[in-house]
Amino acid sequence: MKVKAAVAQAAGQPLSIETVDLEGPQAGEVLVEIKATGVCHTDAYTLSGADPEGLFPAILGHEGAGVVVEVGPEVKSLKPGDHVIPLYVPECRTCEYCLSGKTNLCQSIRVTQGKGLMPNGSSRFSLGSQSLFHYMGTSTFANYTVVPEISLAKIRKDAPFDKVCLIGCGVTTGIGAVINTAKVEPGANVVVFGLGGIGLNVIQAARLVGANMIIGVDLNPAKRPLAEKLGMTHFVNPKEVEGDLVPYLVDLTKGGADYSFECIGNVEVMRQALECCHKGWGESIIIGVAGAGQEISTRPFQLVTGRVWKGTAFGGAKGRTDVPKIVDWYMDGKIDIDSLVTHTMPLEKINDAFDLMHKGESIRSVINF
Ligand code: NAD
Ligand code: DAO
Ligand code: ZN
Repeated sequence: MKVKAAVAQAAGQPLSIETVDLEGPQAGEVLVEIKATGVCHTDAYTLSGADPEGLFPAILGHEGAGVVVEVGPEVKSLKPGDHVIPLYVPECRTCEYCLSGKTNLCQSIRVTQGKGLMPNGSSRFSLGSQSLFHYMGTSTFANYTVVPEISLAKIRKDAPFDKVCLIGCGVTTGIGAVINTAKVEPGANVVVFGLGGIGLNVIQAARLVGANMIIGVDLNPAKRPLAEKLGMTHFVNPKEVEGDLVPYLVDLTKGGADYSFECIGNVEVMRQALECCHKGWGESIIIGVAGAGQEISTRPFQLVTGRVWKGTAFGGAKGRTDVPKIVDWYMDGKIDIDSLVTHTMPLEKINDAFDLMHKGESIRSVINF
């Protein structure tokens, strides 16, 4: 079938709006009509060429929501008409990783997903004679896409696509980092570095679990009002701090953060996030994705004296199990997604979404199909 898509032809180039060919779903695959998709910093990271796994030409996008149109042979858990959120971390429930109970990093289709292909090693998208790569198993910058069954979370039908699409990445990543990875407890002091789509969700989850101080750190003061609305109790702009940021944060928290979260992808900030943690028990969670080849460093004595460094992907969430619950939290008014959608636009304007992100003017732009 012919579908409308934003194609990333090469690193560093704007996306081009094209009519591309999409083959129907094969065994274990599902054809989804994408109704809305967010534009995340990670799409920009891949488009920039900094992503070592980035492949071109490709159809990017990993923060979508839509409706099942057709299922391929052997698909059992979904049927046409079901509402779904595509998952860049699948949940097969049968691989060693899924069964371990220790991680959300299902590995059953990791190799082919990383190669931009469906699990049987081929692509469903093409433009003329040119095959196009899938992206993160989702490729939501198209009005129709094919996704493996194990990479789709079935959600309730009354949830608005143009809001719950953000549960496909930013919302779940930030909230899951607090609840699943750090397991922040009531009364904890939390420092959040970076108040974009991820950091703001860390903040609202910290409030949800009853954190005490929720300190947001960002170079852009325009991020302050929304962060305060979502639960930030203190704002720190590193440019306005006299002296080093780490001792300033240790003083502010009277000994250091119980939990810190790096939501930027900056390796210097990752070090600050670890070192502002409380001696003996403070835990720092890396969420941001750093550029290819970059490395983190600290003095090992920071770890010897009890600080803990952790990382998290998709907030440690098992998508098919946890995403429908997060949709319920939104529908029950427990979490705010509406405030995070700062801009909406049609697919034709998707390059504006990247410009707004780079200028620091958006939290999330949502493309409505
Ligand atoms: P964003 O660009 O919307 O937000 C980043 C924020 O950091 C901005 O507000 C910016 O002003 C601030 N900032 C930049 N440099 C800073 C500095 N030196 N000190 C303080 N603040 C600074 O990005 P986002 O969409 O929120 O994503 C954040 C990061 O999380 C990205 O690296 C993204 O790739 C990553 N990410 C990770 C996962 C995961 O599963 N681990 C999932 C999604 C996104
Ligand atoms: O299993 O090896 C693996 C990788 C799983 C994908 C994790 C990606 C998380 C970070 C990228 C942010 C995506 C928006
Ligand atoms: Zn698995």
